Amino acid sequence: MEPSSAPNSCVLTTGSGVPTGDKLNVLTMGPRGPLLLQDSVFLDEMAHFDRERIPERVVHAKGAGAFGYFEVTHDITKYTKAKVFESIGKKTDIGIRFSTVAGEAGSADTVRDPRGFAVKFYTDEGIWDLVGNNTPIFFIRDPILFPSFIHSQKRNPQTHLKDPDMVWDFWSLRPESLHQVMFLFSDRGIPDGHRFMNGYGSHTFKLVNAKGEAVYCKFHYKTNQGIKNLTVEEADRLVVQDPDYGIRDLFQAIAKKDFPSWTLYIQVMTFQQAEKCPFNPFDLTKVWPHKDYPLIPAGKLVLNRNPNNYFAEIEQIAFDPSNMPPGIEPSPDKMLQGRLFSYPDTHRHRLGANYLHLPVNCPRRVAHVSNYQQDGPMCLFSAPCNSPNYYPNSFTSPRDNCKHKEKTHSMSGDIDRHDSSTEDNVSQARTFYKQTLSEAERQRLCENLARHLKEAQTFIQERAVKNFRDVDPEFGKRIQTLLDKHNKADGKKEPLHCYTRCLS
Ligand code: HDE
Repeated sequence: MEPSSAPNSCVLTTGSGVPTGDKLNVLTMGPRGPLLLQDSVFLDEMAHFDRERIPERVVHAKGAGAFGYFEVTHDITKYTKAKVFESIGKKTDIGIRFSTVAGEAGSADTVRDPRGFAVKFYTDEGIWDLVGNNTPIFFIRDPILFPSFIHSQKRNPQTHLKDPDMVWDFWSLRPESLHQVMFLFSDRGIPDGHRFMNGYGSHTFKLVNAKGEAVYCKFHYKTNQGIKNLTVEEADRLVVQDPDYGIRDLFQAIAKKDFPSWTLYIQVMTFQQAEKCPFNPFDLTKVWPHKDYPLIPAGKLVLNRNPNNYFAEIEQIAFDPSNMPPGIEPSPDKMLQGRLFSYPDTHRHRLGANYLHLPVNCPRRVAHVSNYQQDGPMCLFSAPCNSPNYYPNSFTSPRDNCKHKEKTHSMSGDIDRHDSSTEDNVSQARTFYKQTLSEAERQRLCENLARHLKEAQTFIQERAVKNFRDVDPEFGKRIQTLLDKHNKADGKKEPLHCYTRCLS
């Protein structure tokens, strides 16, 4: 029985349900103490309090979340058999968590950072987690770089300070980050809360229809509130005056029944198109041009319920890109493949082996989770004892069914650590600079970049500017001019760290 549904829930109890006679005074020998070890009311309270914090997410620690539904508005069953897209009008419960990336759980919401846009669909065939960002691209294309990339963006292990040398050293050594860095330092780098930004599945996925035919696909959520960003000045002011701006804005909007919504679109690429594609369609630093791969509407997301308890429902929500129901499969995208391992692994560490038993994570639309897993800490469900706990067996018990098998996919190639650093790093970044941005946006991009880059040492500034020049000579020149002004005013940059420069 849940504590809240206890027959006499207004009587204060210990965690084990024993009624409490006095919750205001500890049990002591005499009025001045000492305390007695037999004060189980105090021990129960204190021991639980001591364990109130769980490890925060290693990235995306600060976030806001809400619940609602996904509704199919257009038929895409010719591409996928996923039940969530089964018929127009079908609704599926969803949970969403928006987040910043690099800051800790108590950090400010209005910083320049990508925003997480993670959606959990409680589908009839299990959980589908589309764990995306508010940007269609990412900084790197090989997952082995991710821990180092994140180290460079978080605190220096000695000074415990964010270190611009580390940030720009990494970015400038890995020019595949250019496209995402430019997006980040553009106006869209500081969205106005979480309601006024788009979301992207970002990776290339595979969709499989009922006939077993497959296409590659990308997912986009377009905000129906319109895009709104904060100016640098407004964002800085809010860091001080309302560091929880994003959480507050989302919570208040939903509480006032001003339900935010997004339209879900897909882009589709056939296997034949993928073979002829002039760029690697599985490279997460690239977008698929909309003129070649138009947006196809599929449905809408609506958020209409705030969490009842932030910790239970948002802190403990666990997204996992490997949660894909039949009809949605991974593509060869190396970054996606790397994430398929990392997320369930971090959940087992952060929440425990049975994190899928938590109400917010369990596949509530599936009548029975039937498998042969058992036990472990905090196990809430047990396999029925009238059926075996091993497979195969000769008795009545859950069986696999080949109709749910993944699509066969033939591949060939050399097993090697293939170097992807030299793939085209600049063409799409150039299009973004020259064609997507207006002149005013270009100027703000350069100013934002120079204002941040000026904090790094000169040799790192030079390497970064060279990369911006490779995107477009005028772009590099504009940033250099702004940097020269800053460098002249601020003088030589002393590093925060004590690393010795490698000159080879
Ligand atoms: Fe994540 N990422 N990530 N990431 N990510 C996590 O999982 C990781 C990447 C994203 O609200 C962690 O539960 C690797 C891309 C979101 O709970 C961790 C790689 C995209 C969230 C992790 C990436 C994302 C996370 C930390 C490269 C957008 C927050 C806590 C191979 C497409 C989800 C956790 C939430 C969280 C690993 C890259 C989005 C450590 C290894 C690309 C929205 O597992």
